[in-house]
Amino acid sequence: MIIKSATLDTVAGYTSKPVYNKLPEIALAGKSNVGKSSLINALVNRKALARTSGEPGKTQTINYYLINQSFFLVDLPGYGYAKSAQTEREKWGMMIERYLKGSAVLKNVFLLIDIRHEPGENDRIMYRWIREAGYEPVVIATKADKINRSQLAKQIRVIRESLSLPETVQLIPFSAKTRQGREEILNMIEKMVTEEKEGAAEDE
Ligand SMILES: Nc1nc2c(ncn2[C@@H]2O[C@H](COP(=O)(O)OP(=O)(O)OP(=O)(O)O)[C@@H](O)[C@H]2O)c(=O)[nH]1
Ligand SMILES: [Mg+2]
Repeated sequence: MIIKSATLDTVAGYTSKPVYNKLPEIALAGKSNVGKSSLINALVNRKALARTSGEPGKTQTINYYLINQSFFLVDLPGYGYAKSAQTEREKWGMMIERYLKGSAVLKNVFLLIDIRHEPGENDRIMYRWIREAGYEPVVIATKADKINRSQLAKQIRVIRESLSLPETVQLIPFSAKTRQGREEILNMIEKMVTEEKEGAAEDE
């Protein structure tokens, strides 16, 4: 897939009205600082379309990026930000659950996990919520440039075991720095967003 255009279309906060898009959506979920915004920038070949930061908790809204006028990449707020208060965490949970269950055009979710670390309790909860909302996420192991080749297989195993991923769940190592995995992810997105169109054509 060739990215021809990418713009920030809608920003939804905790108190915003629900967003009802007609075009398909692909969401990115994951802990704060795992690299969600960096993944979006790498996919669309832009340095700073999605704001990234060394400071965790940068994205606390649901940001909808319109790609090629044909689908949305949805940057979900990160979790596990240690400093955030209980009330903030509750707001976050409600926002995510409402989004996962409420979007009628969500095609699938990428769950991002830092390739260096064993998934934590929050990652397991996120994975469960995605499954409960009826999706089989694709797991993206981010920051793959930070480990060497010999560690790769082991870290993938750790992530699979810790989340109890069935074999059908795909796991893709990715690096925003080297762009490893970028083409594979773009191909998946293309499939996810076009599947429905094929189905719809059959109905006509
Ligand atoms: N080396 C390396 N650094 C990365 C990679 N992806 C992201 N980073 C760095 O990790 C930090 C956090 O990245 P973000 O993309 O802002 O993370 P996020 O998941 O959007 O974080 P929140 O918005 O807080 O939820 C930034 O300093 C990035 O430069 C990667 O593939 N390799
Ligand atoms: Mg972000």
